[in-house]
Amino acid sequence: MATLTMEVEATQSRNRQLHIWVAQIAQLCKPDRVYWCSGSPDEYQAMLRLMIQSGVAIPLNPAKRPDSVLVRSDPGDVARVEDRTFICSQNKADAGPTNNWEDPAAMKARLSELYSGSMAGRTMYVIPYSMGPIGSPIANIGVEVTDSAYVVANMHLMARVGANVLAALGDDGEFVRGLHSLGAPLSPNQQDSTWPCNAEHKYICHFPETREVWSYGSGYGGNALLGKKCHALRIASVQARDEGWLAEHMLILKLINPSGQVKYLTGAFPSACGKTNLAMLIPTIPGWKVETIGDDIAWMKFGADGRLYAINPEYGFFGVAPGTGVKSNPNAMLTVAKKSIFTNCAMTPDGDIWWEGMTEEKPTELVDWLRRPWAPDSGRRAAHPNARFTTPAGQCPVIAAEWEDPKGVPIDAILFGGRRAGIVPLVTESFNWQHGTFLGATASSETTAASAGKVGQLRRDPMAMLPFCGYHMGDYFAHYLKVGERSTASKLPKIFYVNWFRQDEHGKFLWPGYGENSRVLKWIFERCDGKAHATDTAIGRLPEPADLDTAGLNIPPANLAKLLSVDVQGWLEEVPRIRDHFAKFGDRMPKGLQDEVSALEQRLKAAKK
Ligand code: TSX
Ligand code: MN
Repeated sequence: MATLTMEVEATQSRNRQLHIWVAQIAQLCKPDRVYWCSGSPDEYQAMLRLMIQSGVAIPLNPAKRPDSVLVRSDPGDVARVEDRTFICSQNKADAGPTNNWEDPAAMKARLSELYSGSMAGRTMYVIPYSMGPIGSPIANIGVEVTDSAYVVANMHLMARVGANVLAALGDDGEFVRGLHSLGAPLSPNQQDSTWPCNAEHKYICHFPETREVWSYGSGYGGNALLGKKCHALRIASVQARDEGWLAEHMLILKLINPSGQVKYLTGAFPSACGKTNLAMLIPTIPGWKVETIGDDIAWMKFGADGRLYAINPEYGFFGVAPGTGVKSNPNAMLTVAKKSIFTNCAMTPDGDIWWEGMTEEKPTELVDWLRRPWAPDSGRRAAHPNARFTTPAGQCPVIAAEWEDPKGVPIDAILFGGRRAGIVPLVTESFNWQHGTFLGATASSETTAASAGKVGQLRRDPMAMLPFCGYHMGDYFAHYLKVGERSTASKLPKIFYVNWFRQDEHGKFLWPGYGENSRVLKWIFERCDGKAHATDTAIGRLPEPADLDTAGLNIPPANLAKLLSVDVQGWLEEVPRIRDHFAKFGDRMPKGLQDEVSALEQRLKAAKK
């Protein structure tokens, strides 16, 4: 971190636009020094040391959790802040009714005052990063400038960072500009706080037309690691619209049958549906295998052959810790066995981490995420519900060999899903791309205890993109339909809707879920080959109970019948709710999806007779 190294690193890039921009930010934010990140392992260790020295991180017991740290945040800075997230497009209408909007010039003026001197007493880190394998035609470069060592360390795990990225950027390459400041300047003799932030003045602002992100006040997750939600979803969704591709909130998995044949699936689910668990699933049916490509984001572009190829733009997993355990996701537990950053988890007396759901039995003694002594009878949670692990994807025991293939993997099927106790069957295949887009656009979940608001409330989250689309959702739906017109039906992924969360009248889950979901994945695999049987219904194509492989599964036939039946009356009651949902997007709602509501209603009425 000597000054000399900094200068050597800085001159490695002769990208003039980059140097001009970095100089401008330094002038505005007035850091004590500027450090260009090399991306080296030494640099990663130096960031951990800085965090340990400042008291934000605790090194974990190397015998239990090698090369890992525990970080506890400020209790006022524990999650993404959607009410402080803005899409600053030139026209308000382009942000749509589901995003907060502010005029870009007005927002920049307001933020410039906040950024003025905001890095005083701190180091300004310049992090060149690639979302996707460096040099991949689907990848995209960004540069994040930040005053947080925690951000630098996390970016090392979540993206490809450093000198190799600058080399790929070249002298005149384009990049997404990300400015991040904790908003916590230090005066000369001021003692730093353990988690510097500015909880009262948070702003997560996106300027889609100029491909910029300005983030202020928060050091946590998606607010601060700008490559993830801000760049790879909000900015990239706009790039994708402009350039004819898809930037989606989707896992990517590789499904292998007993003969070694392969299908690649993507899946979009709202929170609390177990997306990471599905991405790392261990099939219960003999001979079948799932391997992971990604657990959160998929970028998909058309290949010369007319098929959609997907990359995981990320380099690691930033997963919700609570609920992740040896039973629910053993592969995730093995991934975080070493070289990981744990945020807002509890600590065990022997220097390891713990969270609710990690083990069946609770430890007898812990230090909770607020650094207080904790015991099972404390009556409160030990880890914050949004506690996280940051861990390299390459450490996942079932990571697919081709997960870093620059050309991506050809997608055979897209899954949409949600958490619904009633009405929505276990699996539905769409009739075609437009109908599949309709299924994605109606995706909904009933809220759980982990989410804000009343438990059991129905929330629409189309394509799981509501908080992550950088433009008007009506235009987003239209873009989806247009993508479907770019290729022939046989080359496009088939689209399915799944619901692992159906319950009986006593609130008992009808489907065992987890590894047993492989039975549904098998049916999807074989539908892609035109092999498995399906029956056309009013809502789409469904397997009959006999079409699903249930060998060795102890499920009452009545439960299976219920999971695979069409509740015509329930669906007729769903239709006006879908109309209300679509009405929110006004005249930007594409006709193709309005047509789908009417067609669904007609088919349901015909089925009722
Ligand atoms: O992740 C989940 N998946 C997908 C797994 C690949 N979860 C956890 C959701 C919270 C993140 C699930 N929970 C799934 C599921 O398929 N299904 C359920 C519901 C469920 C919970 C417990 C049981 C069954 C279903 N237990 C028994 O039947 C014993
Ligand atoms: Mn996500």
